[in-house]
Amino acid sequence: MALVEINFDGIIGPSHNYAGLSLGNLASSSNAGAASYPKAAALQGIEKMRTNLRLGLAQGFFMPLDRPNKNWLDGLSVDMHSAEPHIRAAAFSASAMWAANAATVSPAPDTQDGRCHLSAANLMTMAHRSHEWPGTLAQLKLAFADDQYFAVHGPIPAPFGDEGAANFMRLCPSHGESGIEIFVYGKTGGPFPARQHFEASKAIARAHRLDPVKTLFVQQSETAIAAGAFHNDVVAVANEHVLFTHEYAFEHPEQTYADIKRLMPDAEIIIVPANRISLADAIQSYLFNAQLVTLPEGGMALILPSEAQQNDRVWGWLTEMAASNGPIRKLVPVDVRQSMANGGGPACLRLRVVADPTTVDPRFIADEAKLDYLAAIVAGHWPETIAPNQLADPALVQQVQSARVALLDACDLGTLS
Ligand code: SUG
Repeated sequence: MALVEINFDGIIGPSHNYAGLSLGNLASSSNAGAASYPKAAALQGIEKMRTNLRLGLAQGFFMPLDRPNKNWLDGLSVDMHSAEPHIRAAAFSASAMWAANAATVSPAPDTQDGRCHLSAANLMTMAHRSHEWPGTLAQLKLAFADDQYFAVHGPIPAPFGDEGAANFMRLCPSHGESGIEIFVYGKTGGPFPARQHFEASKAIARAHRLDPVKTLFVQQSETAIAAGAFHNDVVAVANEHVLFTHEYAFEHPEQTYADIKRLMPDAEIIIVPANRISLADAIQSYLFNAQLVTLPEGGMALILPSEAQQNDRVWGWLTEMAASNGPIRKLVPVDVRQSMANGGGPACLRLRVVADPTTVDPRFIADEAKLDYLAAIVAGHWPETIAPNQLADPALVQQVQSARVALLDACDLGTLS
């Protein structure tokens, strides 16, 4: 069985808008109230998937969730018309697009029962994200239905916040071999919430039947959270034997690096010093929110947001690194500006699953032809633009719902509606 890394991107939903819902996410706060462009956003996401495919990488996708979320509004005894603006915006958010937050994934070689385990994240810290998990779980159960190869778990109970793979890293000699799993939790973030809780991380490691000896729990730096790194994947990314990290990503960096080296002496840790790239530059440019991928021809590439290329200090450092004969040789900027304006870069938009693609429901696997028709549905149905004061407009709600149904039908996924 050929285990490969498959990146599942969240298709950017037709309700994509800027409502300033995420305290501690600087882009979300600073773009609150701006007009969004859902059609352009979704097409940018599809082009990113195409870039990955053309690099020779396996690609999958998840559907947008049903928004506004009527079940959630029913639970609050309101509807879109009567809800207060912040509840209305939370019900309408397209935030499930950031598939890195959908689940934590432990590939089969790391687990005691030899199956790939996936745990849907409860995302309970942010109201607009706390109601994603039922829709996400339904989709995971469909995509990874074969219980010979997969075990899909429901979310960790409250009050333990879990944000999925955004606070999780895996290091391994190659994807198909057993590796070490690193859970990054926050204790405090100064003025901002620490979204990933230690108890949630420990519970997931138990549910996934990981070897405790090869599992690390690492504290995210308070300074990083306070500077706007609301998820660890804004300041660090790992792939196979490489960890690419900002100097200030972890609360106890020396201990973290020593533990990694003890468990995996061949690990390469590339530390970006704060005197070359400040936390502020890292968070503005999102250079760490890159997809660090192994190319079929060998070597690794960083699929970065184009914002990283526009920041001279960041781009200068990256081009030096890529020329230095280290493991990361190629830099691939992609335009995901619509998602970036809500604090979601290339890595936020994807969930990594190491599996044999033939064991996954083929309706969730991408090829160029499928991306073409996804793009055609988006072009034909997604709203051009949404201003936050439009969210209660029944015509917009109708358009958003029917756009999603058109996509589900085209993908033979009507059962998700
Ligand atoms: O949870 N933004 C998302 C961004 C998620 C990024 N994901 C990763 N780092 N993996 C969040 O903060 C903003 C929505 C708004 O303000 O309208 C938002 O939810």
